[in-house]
Amino acid sequence: LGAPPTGSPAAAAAFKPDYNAVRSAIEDLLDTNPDYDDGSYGPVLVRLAWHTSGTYDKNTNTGGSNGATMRFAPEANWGANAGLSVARDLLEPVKQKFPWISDLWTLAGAVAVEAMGGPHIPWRPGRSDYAPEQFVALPDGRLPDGDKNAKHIRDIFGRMGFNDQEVVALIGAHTLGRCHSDRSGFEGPWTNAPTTFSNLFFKELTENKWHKKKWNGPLQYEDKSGQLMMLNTDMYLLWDKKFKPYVQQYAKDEEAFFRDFAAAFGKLLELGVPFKEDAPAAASPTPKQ
Ligand code: ZEM
Repeated sequence: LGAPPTGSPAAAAAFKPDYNAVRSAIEDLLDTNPDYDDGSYGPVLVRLAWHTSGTYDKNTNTGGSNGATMRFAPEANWGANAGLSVARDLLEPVKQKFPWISDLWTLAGAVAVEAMGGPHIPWRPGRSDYAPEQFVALPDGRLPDGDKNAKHIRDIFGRMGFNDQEVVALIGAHTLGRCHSDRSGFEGPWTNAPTTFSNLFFKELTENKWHKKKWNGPLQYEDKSGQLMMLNTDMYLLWDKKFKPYVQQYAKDEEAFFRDFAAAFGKLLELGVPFKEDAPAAASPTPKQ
């Protein structure tokens, strides 16, 4: 929890962080630029929350969202994080307005999912902002590569502590947003409704037909229209015998997807965070819905 805004002990004791005010400030930012992508910063905020958390390694208990270490090199400049400066810069005025907050990126991801029509994400504060000299930089390579296979997916997400069902639910976030050739090299959205949280990613994956895209860029798949895309890793959710049943379930049952996504995304956002013992489990300052 960030320091209260004034030095006096009495003021510190009386200080109550207003997370609802921060939530509103984040929501107000989402649709401020109609020229940005599909008109919403929501998807890139979800990606920021995922990448700040997805560095976690359960074996060494290193990485994760505690510390907000993506503010610093080398993590800020990892290829996997290309383009996320857009999301970090967007949130800077919120940090200026609420200097006490040190959980901003994960909260923004949760708020964005909810604002785009998704489930309520269990979220609680407890992270700190590390100073540059306070931590050991993580090795690059902890985040997944889109051109790899099911083994890679299991290696990366298994290291964070996720099972197959959680992995499939989490990657359902690709219902949001798009790939940018100047960020990842890949190009295009997964669905025709990239600013609405839904199970459309799973419907497209199972009901549409996917072919290798013929182009000079990296391996990716496209549908007949050439407008929609899948990463190789997305295709492996369909091709892998153990992932596939969850893909089929979520394509049919949006409620199940919402429930499982909320649980898995809430878990992701908490990886490696040293919550105080008396902190309520999976509490949220605004019990919405
Ligand atoms: Zn993504 N993701 N992701 N992802 N992702 C991209 C975009 C977005 C993978 C991946 O390589 C890429 C999860 C899992 C995995 C989002 C959320 C989540 C892009 C495009 C790539 C290449 C980046 C660009 O060019 O801007 C791989 C390989 C994954 C696992 C195997 C999980 C888990 C996510 C959240 C829970 C989101 C929302 C986007 C869209 C970002 C945007 O700017 O529109």
